Amino acid sequence: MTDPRLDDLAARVPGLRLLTELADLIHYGRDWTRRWGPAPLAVALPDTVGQVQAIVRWANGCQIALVPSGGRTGLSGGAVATRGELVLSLERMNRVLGFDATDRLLEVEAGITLHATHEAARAQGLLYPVDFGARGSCTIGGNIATNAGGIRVIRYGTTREWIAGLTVVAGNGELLQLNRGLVKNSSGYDLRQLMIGSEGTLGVVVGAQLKLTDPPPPAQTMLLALPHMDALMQVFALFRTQLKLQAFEFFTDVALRHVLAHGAQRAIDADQPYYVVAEYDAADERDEQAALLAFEDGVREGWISDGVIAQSEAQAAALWRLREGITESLAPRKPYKNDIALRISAMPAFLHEMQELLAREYPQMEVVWFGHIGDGNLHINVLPPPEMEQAEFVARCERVTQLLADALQRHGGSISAEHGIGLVKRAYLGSTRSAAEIALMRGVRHAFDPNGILNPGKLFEQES
Ligand code: 2HG
Ligand code: ZN
Repeated sequence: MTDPRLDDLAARVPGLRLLTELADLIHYGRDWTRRWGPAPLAVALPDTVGQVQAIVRWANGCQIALVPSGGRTGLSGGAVATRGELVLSLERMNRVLGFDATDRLLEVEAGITLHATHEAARAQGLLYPVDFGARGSCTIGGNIATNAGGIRVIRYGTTREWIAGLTVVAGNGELLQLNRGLVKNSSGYDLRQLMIGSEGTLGVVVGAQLKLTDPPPPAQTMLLALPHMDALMQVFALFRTQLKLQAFEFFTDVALRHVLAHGAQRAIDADQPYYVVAEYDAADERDEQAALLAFEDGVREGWISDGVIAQSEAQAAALWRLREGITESLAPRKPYKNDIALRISAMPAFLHEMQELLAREYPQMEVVWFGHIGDGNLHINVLPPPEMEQAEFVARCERVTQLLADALQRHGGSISAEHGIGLVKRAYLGSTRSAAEIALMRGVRHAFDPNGILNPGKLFEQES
């Protein structure tokens, strides 16, 4: 070790794995945003809760900032380390610690991937229902840090609903066991819920007790082509009343062009501006009949132009790829991303206002919309024109984001639905949270992390 602070850390935490090679600093110092140059001091890979506590105490002693790190698939810069921080990666703490069949609780370490969590639940004949495209790399700890949502929120809610207990190392190094798997616990503040969505600014989540549920009945997947924007919410209202929806996702023709160019198979001949992937319970013929009737009603109303129903698991996967492959297909273009939320009832009016705003403000840019429209959550990805400098592009998008934030404030929405605030959206936090709320949030942070060593600068601007 060359840095004496790291020698000190190594001496205080015997057996701690520390990485300082440039390639590792780059790998662990960035997330999927790719906007900031990674420059951490080093990367620590603890293997036990005791090691995490010792690292946090060391960081308090020498005032080194820590960046808790999961799979770094985040899109808001919540896990980037750009200023000599120590990255605290939970990747070695990825074990399943136990399963209780009576409580239906799966106990895991925070570094387990979402995919491995699904597999562990499946091995018990049960389901951990939070799911989204980054499942192979993202970790439960990261999901908790951002209250991750994904493609089945419409049926199951967000990560928040599925956490029965958390083991956390607070910013002062104390170990907290929050809620301990209880179903009911009316004993004051629910610190577990406070931790969920706190983006690593209150404590390091080291373990979780996850609720599992029954696997869903067999499902069918339908791809729909829609002739106009209003049809999105009209078809949603129709399907929601007539079917038992598991997912209702949308994307535009622009998104479709990108996934097809990226290798996905064309699944429908229609050439329409909007598409929906709907998944619903199809346990028997009656359910399947109901889906056909809903589809026909939508066609009769002029809201649906065309559709296909997957006839096999492989076909269903191909339909899902059209939706889930969008982020990856756009990644090489380094898009600027918005991730916004509205009440479903506010969506029809907002969609029109937003369409106008984006057309006016981004005249020469390609704008790709998609997302979890059934949850009131839209993803907007703006692609830079080839000749435009990254800095100029981001500055332009930030100006438009301010306009979007103002519109969201008027409509009672949120600047982040599921990706978190991180670095990317902290300037707009005030459009979603009142000054009084932000002051309380800062106070909470101070109570958990008095020296401000946990992920400083994320979620809100750092206090000077
Ligand atoms: C999704 O829903 C993810 O696919 C990523 O939340 C969204 O890339 C995005 O903007
Ligand atoms: Zn999403």
